[in-house]
Amino acid sequence: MKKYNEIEKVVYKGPDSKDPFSFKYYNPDEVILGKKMREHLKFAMSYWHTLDYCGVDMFGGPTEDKSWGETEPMKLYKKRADVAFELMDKLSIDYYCFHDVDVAPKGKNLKEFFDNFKEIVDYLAVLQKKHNKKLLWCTANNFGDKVFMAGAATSPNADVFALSAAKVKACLDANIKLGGTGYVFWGGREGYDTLLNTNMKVELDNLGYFMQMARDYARSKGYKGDFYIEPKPKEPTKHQYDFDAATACNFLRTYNLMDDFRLNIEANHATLAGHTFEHELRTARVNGVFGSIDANQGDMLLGRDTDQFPTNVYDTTLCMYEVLKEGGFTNGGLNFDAKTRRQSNTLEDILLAYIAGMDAFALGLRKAVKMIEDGRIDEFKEERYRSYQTGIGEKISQKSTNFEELSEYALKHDDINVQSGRQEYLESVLNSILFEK
Ligand code: XUL
Ligand code: CO
Repeated sequence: MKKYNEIEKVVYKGPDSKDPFSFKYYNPDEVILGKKMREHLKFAMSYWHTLDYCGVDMFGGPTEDKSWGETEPMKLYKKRADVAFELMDKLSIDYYCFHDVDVAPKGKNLKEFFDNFKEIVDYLAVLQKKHNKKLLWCTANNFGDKVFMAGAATSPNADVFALSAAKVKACLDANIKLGGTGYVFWGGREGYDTLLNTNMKVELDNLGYFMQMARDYARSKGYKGDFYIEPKPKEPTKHQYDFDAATACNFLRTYNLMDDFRLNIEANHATLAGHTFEHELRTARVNGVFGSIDANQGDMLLGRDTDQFPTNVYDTTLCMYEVLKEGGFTNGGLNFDAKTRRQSNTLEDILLAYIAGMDAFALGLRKAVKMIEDGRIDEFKEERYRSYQTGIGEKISQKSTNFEELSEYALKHDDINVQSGRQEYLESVLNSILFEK
């Protein structure tokens, strides 16, 4: 197998290619339904998993060295930025995402961190221009440092609330400078472990107020992009406040944030919440807050957030079906919030993992297009609800009936035949689309 340095650029060679460093399904400039694949998929590289994560787990230290021989902190972080853009070039990835602490060294105090962060953001701006790349979204890591042990905007300590605001402000400034189109609020430690020490009402109100202030600040500086909540049910806290898409929608409505916020749906978070990925996407869509996607997959037998590269084509197909039905991404995209397994510890593995994930989504896109063109699934659904198009059903659709009329109607029509849901048939249709020659 080739070495990382021997690989200039991963190119599309088609499904029959045996070259591990080629795309089998992702052909960035191929036009599908009037749009290039790169525009349909809007792939983004996650900085934290790709450049910072070194294979540490609960039982052992790093299995990878991502220092590139650098020891001086600023030099190391600039080197990481160089490698990030080199990787994006090699993989034809147009976007990237980061947390503040992923890209800049912490320094001795907050002031030093902000200075470092600003310097690196300027450097990222230069690299973006040079490599023709864009920022999909950024966010503040307000969960890693020990001061965030009881939360950030939901901390019982007001100084932590202020610190969190300062960090989000710096990230919003960076986002504006870099032309990012999204700002993500993943819950981090915004949740709780026991009600014995928690005032839930104060914490939720503070969180709502925090997000309102973030929105008002960014808008006052001309930010036009989206804000996202990224639901997750548990981990690190036992009860995360953004449990799932429906819980996040309720929060956004309660705190009047629906106009500016959308959801960033992560596949592994969906399954942790006991939902399918497509359920969470559909819930976001029906509430008008579909925004962006963290593309990964979990392991159903492990039951924690394993952030694996997505390779399950059923999932990617049903995801891209939702994306196509939504009319595609606007400000959002597909961010690989995914890391190579601890034993996949070489730079080549990073390329291979991204290729696997990108191909799985590219194949998912192709199959979702087939699902729609084939029409059997959409037609079945259309037919299933046909009773709402005439007679009493039409009145229900138009919201022009009442309980008296419905009761009278039901008395005259109590010989009801509910049609079959045909689940097994539809699953076999999906299989025939996925595995056709
Ligand atoms: C954590 C997670 C985060 C967010 C960004 O589970 O998904 O990486 O995507 O903070
Ligand atoms: Co995520």
